[in-house]
Amino acid sequence: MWTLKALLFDVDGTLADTERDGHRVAFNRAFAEAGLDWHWGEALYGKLLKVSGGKERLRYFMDNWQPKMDASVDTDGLVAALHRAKTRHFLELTSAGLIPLRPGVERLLREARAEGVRLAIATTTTPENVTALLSATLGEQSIGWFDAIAAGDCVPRKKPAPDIYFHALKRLGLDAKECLALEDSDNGLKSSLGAGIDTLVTVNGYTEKQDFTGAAAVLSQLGEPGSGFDVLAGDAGTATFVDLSFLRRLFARRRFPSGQAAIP
Ligand code: XBP
Ligand code: MG
Repeated sequence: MWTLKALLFDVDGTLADTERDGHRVAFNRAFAEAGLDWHWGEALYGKLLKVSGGKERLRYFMDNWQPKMDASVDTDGLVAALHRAKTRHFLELTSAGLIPLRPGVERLLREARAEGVRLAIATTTTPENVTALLSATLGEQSIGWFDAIAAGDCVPRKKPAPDIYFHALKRLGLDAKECLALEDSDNGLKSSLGAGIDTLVTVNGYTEKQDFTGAAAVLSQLGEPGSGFDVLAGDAGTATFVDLSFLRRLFARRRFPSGQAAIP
């Protein structure tokens, strides 16, 4: 019988709303610093988010939105340099406390720890972005709450490929059937489902109209007592915010549709 042993959290869009006012702003600061007249507005960035990975997104932009660069330009070197600068700017924004956790995230993390449900991260973003976000919002010791932080280039293929979730499961030493993933985007959901992990989706402004077929449930947010979520898909019963008992019920329904749940 399967019991819920770990929660695997995506970062960008799930732990925190990092894209519009974080990564996008950091990219634009890097472009300006490099003397480039590139500017990613909110709408264009929403289109570029189709591609996971900041370096891959830069390359996608250069290949599809910019005139072909002169053959003498070392485009690989340019992408690497711009991404390093962008990461520096993102870390500045994070450490300035400008990127808060989404509602309910801290409460759920602390509840999982208190009840012995293990925690992991499975993200496309650069590892130092993760540790900076956790340190700035929960304190440096919170990095140790996670038994595995699977991030960025540690796997050959980024989301929607399942590689990062397989890597996290391996680091946890758990079967996909013992876990739940929390995601915000279609790329993220494809990745977690591809690894066989049932997934709760909490959408944001960039992802709310995406296709979340296969998600255990789709909510507007995790919510807090007194400030509940909207249900976009799936059955939330009478719950108004996501806590561990909500996740256990979701897990049991997916794992044991006939109702013989193994809820401790
Ligand atoms: C979202 C991403 C990341 C960020 C940018 O990651 O695709 O690439 O947009 O971060 P996830 P980097 O939703 O999996 O957390 O520039 O460091 O890639
Ligand atoms: Mg995400």
